[in-house]
Amino acid sequence: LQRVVALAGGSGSAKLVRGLATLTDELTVVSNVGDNLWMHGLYICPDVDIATYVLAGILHRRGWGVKEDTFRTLSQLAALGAETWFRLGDRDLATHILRTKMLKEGRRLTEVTLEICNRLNVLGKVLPCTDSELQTYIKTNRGELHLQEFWVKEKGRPEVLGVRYKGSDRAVATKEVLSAIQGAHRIVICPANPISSIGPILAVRGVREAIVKSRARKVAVSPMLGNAPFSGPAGKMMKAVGLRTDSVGLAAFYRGLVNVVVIDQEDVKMRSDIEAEGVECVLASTLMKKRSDEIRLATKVAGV
Ligand code: FO1
Repeated sequence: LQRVVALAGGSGSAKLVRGLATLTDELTVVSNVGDNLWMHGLYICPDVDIATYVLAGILHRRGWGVKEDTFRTLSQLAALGAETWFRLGDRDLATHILRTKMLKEGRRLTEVTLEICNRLNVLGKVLPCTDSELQTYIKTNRGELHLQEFWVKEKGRPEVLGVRYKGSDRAVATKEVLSAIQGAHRIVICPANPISSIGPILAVRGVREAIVKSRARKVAVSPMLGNAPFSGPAGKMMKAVGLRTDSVGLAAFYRGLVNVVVIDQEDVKMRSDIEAEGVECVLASTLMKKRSDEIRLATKVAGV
């Protein structure tokens, strides 16, 4: 397997990223930035960090944050009356402190991310999809909420009425992302929420066009099983933007962008509807419980 570019969101994507990393030395992860947020004066990039930590071998089993982390700073922040609904671990905080410092020195998020990858001995590269400001806001019955407010603070409970990628009219792709896409032999869209994880990446000017133009084999892995995602709020969001909440809806969302959609074998009955969207449909066992599942699915994705 040669140069692989993986478009990734958070925890769901991390497992496939880890699988892909066992198959190629030339993996570039293009990460969502729509869920980035400022907190306690620090710039937090959850999806960039999830990809970085997984490739550094230090991602916590829950799918975010650093393994064996402690939360003593967070406890003290609580004692001081600060907001603590977003749980930042002590080791994780070191990343945010260093990143914020480097950004304040005027460096681009891309450079800062690559520097942190280097210092953590990450094999492969993690690239934020843009250096521009781009934030995902969820329109709900309780007003417009930042993605993390909707998902973490409000526990995904509000009714979803729509989604907005704030800043997408001005966000541009970086030269690093464009050159990775141009040089890729294979482009993989990881199993992730198409609306809040992959949508923001595709909303960056230049990214979608570069993928469409690329002659790489393009494979999307569905995060859906039956009528729901494996985890997270993808169903609510897909419904709000008028998509079917299954792998057929996912294929419709990626129509014109990918050659193949990999869906779970239990959804075999959806195959003809997916092919009707003009994409090839491949069946696999998409649930990744163990490391061996990640490698098995990555191998499938590398071969279709
Ligand atoms: N997810 C949660 O459900 N609760 C948290 O308190 C939380 C904290 C957190 C801290 C750092 C980080 O990198 C990720 C964190 N996440 C947390 C995950 C994050 O909200 C989502 O998984 C991604 O943003 C989804 O794209």
